[in-house]
Amino acid sequence: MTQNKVTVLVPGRIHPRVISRLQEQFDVVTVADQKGDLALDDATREKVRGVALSGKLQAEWVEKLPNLQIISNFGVGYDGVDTKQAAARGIIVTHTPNVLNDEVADTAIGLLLNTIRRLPVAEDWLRSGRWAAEGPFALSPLSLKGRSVGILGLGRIGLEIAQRLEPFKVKIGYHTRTQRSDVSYTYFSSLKAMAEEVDTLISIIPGTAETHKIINAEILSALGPNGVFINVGRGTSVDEATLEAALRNGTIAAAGLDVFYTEPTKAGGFLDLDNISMLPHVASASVPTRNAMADLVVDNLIGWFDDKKVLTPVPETPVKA
Ligand code: NAP
Ligand code: 8YV
Repeated sequence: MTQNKVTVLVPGRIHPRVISRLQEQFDVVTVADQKGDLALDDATREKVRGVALSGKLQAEWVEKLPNLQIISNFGVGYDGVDTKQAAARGIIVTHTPNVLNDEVADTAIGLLLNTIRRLPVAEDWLRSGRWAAEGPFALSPLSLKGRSVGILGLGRIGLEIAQRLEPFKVKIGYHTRTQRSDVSYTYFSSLKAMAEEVDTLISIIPGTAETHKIINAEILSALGPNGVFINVGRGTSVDEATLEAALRNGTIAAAGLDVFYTEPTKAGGFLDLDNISMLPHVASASVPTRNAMADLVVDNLIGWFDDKKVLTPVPETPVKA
């Protein structure tokens, strides 16, 4: 039986399909901003039993929701949720794995090609009339051909990226904390060892305390002057000032970023560089994939409030699927 009167809080923006589907079954309470104080009166705070979240949920807000049972996160990465705090309170946290693997992996390959072959800049050459006025676009200094690619994070999405890279005839290696027994790609037990060996580094790891700024001066130097760095994981994994310097002084050749340390960003430090390709965090951003993510956010909430079962809990959560 669906409990229509369960109150679900939506802090800040979320995919509209989440809101419309939630409204069919729950009392939906929204607050405009995820920053500052939680702008809810005491009676409403006490009613909230679920949160549907895209972005960050402040730990202080969770403290102010005494009857919260579940946080349903829009996105596979749940770095906006304090899972230790949630687990200590017995609050379930769910996320949206797998439904976005193909989209994100496809985008990673697109960003890799855009970065190496400068295709967005070439398109702009045509659109701005410069092809007709000035002649052919400059040859790209870099090529994907013959490259050796190291994937940082060979999880659900990393594996899809690796499989997409196979027809490109590049060498493929990876670094994770635990070696996988089901793949034949070259395993590197440290990021540094991988960066020394490869010339192309693709990051698809979660944003955690352990991965904070692990793409640093040492790693970029190890990648070297022919090096290409692609990030579709989390911007917090990168020391952006160091990356900017590395792109300016030729420590590495080029970078492609879908994610940034702070989002949204104007990416000011990178804007004048011609050896970077940037996207505004769109790796999963197609209508079908975002709809599937939205459905999973809502279905986890329905599952919990109907049957005390969730479809896709995060590993740190106190219940299993
Ligand atoms: P996943 O299946 O959990 O894979 C994560 C991978 O990272 C695993 O191979 C894991 O292996 C590795 N890893 C974790 N911590 C590590 C560390 N400290 N050092 C080295 N490797 C580490 O997750 P997923 O579904 O593939 O998603 C990965 C991440 O991509 C998400 O968390 C999210 O932040 C990001 N993402 C971004 C977008 C976008 O729009 N740009 C879209 C989707 C996802 P070990 O545990 O063995 O280390
Ligand atoms: C989403 C993502 O863009 O799933 C993730 O971890 O980064 C993306 O798919 C994001 O979560 C939506 O805010």
